[in-house]
Amino acid sequence: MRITVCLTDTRPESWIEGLRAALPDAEVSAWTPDAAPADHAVVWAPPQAFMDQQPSLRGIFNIGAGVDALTKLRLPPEARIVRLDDAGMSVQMAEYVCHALIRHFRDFDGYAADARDGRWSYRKPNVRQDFPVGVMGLGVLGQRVAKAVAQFDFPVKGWTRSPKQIEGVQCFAGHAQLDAFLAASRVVVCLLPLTPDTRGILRRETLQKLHGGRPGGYVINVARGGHLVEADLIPLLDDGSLAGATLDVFETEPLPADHPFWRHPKIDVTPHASARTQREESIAQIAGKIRAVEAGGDFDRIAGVVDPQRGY
Ligand code: NDP
Ligand code: OXD
Repeated sequence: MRITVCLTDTRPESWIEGLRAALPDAEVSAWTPDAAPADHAVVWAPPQAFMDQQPSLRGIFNIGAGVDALTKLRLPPEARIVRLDDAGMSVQMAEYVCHALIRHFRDFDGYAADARDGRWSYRKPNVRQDFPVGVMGLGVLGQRVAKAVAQFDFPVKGWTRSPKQIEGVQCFAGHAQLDAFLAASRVVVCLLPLTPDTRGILRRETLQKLHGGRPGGYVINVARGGHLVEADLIPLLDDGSLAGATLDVFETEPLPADHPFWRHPKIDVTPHASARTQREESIAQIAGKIRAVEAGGDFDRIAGVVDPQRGY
């Protein structure tokens, strides 16, 4: 069995070494344009040329959870995309979202400013029941985030494609219930996959519905930059419709140096760092799935296989 590794912006050596150790019978090598056809690929954002030159691929194992960089490509006819299934990311995402939420709710930036001025003064506490948190997408990451937020006694709402019942989460589903979900949420956390259905879902029209249309809505986007219509955000912050935003992902990454998000006082920016791929855990997960496929020859036996119709 041959495995080819093609990782944009990531050095492949440690991945190759780890995969060779985990799958001693496999031939594992870095992809080059003249490489022999492989059975499986381990990838991050490969170019179209990679897919065109690997017609025999059966498994395309993505080293992330989001597969939007793959679903936009023309894939080999038999190939199935397999996403990472948590592999150490959900706990990081829960930490990140809880940090952003609590920093805003407790006004820790205000206390930090006071501390810089040597000022000892209390800020009026916010009321938790007035801060319902709406999580868009209750998949592997969204469910973990919803549970973590609920641990701090915030009311939690969730929005998904198919109806769900999750203890402690008021669930909404489909476009018919999107407005009700937005109205019931003050803080919105985006953990959707980027698909044609979800691109631009955070835009003027939807963001204005947060918190029942009252001022004070807050946006946390940790999914993909394409979910947010970037040009719509700053006017809503500047006219007071929204209270702030924490953004980890952007339409263009790295975020260009002259982008206004960097310096806006109500926006906190991080460099697509909310949940980093954990190499050891990911290699173990991918190797386990390749072994299972090779033993049974069937992708339906493993978790994380992307449905090409849904795009996630
Ligand atoms: P999952 O595929 O496990 O979950 C996706 C969720 O989104 C599901 O609940 C699904 O609904 C819901 N959903 C999909 N389409 C729609 C729609 N049209 N309307 C309503 N709900 C929809 O994904 P993960 O939780 O693993 O990851 C989510 C995303 O997070 C990734 O796609 C990636 O873009 C991003 N990510 C970002 C990282 C970062 O560092 N910033 C790191 C890792 C991931 P249903 O349950 O009904 O299918
Ligand atoms: C992912 C990511 O999709 O890191 O896993 O963004």
